[in-house]
Amino acid sequence: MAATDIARQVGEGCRTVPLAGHVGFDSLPDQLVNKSVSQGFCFNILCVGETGLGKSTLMDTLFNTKFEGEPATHTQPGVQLRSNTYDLQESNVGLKLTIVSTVGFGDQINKEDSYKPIVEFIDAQFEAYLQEELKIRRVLHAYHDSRIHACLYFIAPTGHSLKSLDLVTMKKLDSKVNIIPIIAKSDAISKSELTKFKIKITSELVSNGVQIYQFPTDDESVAEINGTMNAHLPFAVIGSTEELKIGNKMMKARQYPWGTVQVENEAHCDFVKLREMLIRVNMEDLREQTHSRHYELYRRCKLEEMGFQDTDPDSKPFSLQETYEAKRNEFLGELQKKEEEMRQMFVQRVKEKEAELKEAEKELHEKFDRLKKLHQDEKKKLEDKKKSLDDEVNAFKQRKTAAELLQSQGSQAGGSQTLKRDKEKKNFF
Ligand SMILES: Nc1nc2c(ncn2[C@@H]2O[C@H](COP(=O)(O)OP(=O)(O)O)[C@@H](O)[C@H]2O)c(=O)[nH]1
Ligand SMILES: [Mg+2]
Repeated sequence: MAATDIARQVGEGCRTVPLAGHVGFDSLPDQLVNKSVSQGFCFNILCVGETGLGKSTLMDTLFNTKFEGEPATHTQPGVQLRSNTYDLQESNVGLKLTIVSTVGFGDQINKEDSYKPIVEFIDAQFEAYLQEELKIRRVLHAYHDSRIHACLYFIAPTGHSLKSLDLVTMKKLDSKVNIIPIIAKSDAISKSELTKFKIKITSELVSNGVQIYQFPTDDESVAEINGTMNAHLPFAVIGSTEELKIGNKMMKARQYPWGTVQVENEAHCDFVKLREMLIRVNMEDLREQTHSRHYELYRRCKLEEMGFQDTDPDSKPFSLQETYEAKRNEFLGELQKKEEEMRQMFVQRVKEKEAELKEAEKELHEKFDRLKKLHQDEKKKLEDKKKSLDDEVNAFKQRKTAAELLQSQGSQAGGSQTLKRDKEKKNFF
């Protein structure tokens, strides 16, 4: 079939045809459900909050179980993220639940970099997914997706305002994860204070431009409940796995000398609202938002950083192949430039060395000439001295010969002559 035919059939002028009888594609949603159920689901929660704010207790309360784990101490040198994965089963639905908790958060004197390990952790999960996506042989259906779907941010029940650590951390995380702020241990705060505290937190979040997760209101079936719940944020929660007999029913509660706080009583706290919103109504939306908003943003930035782009500077489509070619040419150009620079540097160094050697040679020649001249002068002086000494020796020899001659003549002339000779000798010396 030609491409134009396809366009005509599925394009704007697509005709709606009534069916004469049952065909069966109305079972498609059921097929999807069956497939999803058989594959199982995964959900990853990140609990951010100071040590001792009740993160572990709340997770146990939410999922009605006791997740193993030692309580964290306040002596950690830095912030660490502890991740645990559990396989849960409810009816015929399997859920791979990962709970990541910040250990040591807020325990250091200098809290400036406390958000960094959290940001790095979230990015590392996005990166792992991106690497799997970019593989030639990818197995995304079997891949354990560890991207964080919901970040429960535990706010201390001070009744005052958010701490700067809370604001800074939430601001750094809001473009990477769905943040659901909750007021922890809300049994520590009175009802009237709680109302004011919620208003204060909301206004601080707005004035600092922190984007928290809004329960979606575009789906009619949940628009009303989600809209109402958005107005209740941040949820004030209480956690407890202890079951107490209230009336004739066993209920999760915390007992105090003056009374009992029921976790699942909406007049006491927002725990039920949180469970409803996080697990029963919006779990799929949280998963979807993570993929379509937060991961998409990470992926786009990362690919752009790597040099990929959808269009060239003239807004024309730019394929992967073209990007690869452009990158390759850019790389080769840079390589050539580097090579040329190194060659120039080498030539320059050789020239410098040559000049240095020439200078040294010249100095050596000059020194040699100086020494040679010195030597010649010395030699000449010595020769002159030798000559004068030779002359002296010759003169002495002549005088000696003359003296000997005189002596021999004297001995012949006899003793009478001795006086005369003595006289002559005296004259001679
Ligand atoms: N008053 C009160 N105490 C709580 C609440 N949730 C937990 N706790 C207590 O706070 C302490 C620390 O809780 P834990 O869950 O280990 O805190 P984490 O360090 O944030 O994981 C424990 O003694 C809990 O029993 C709560 O909602 N209200
Ligand atoms: Mg804990």
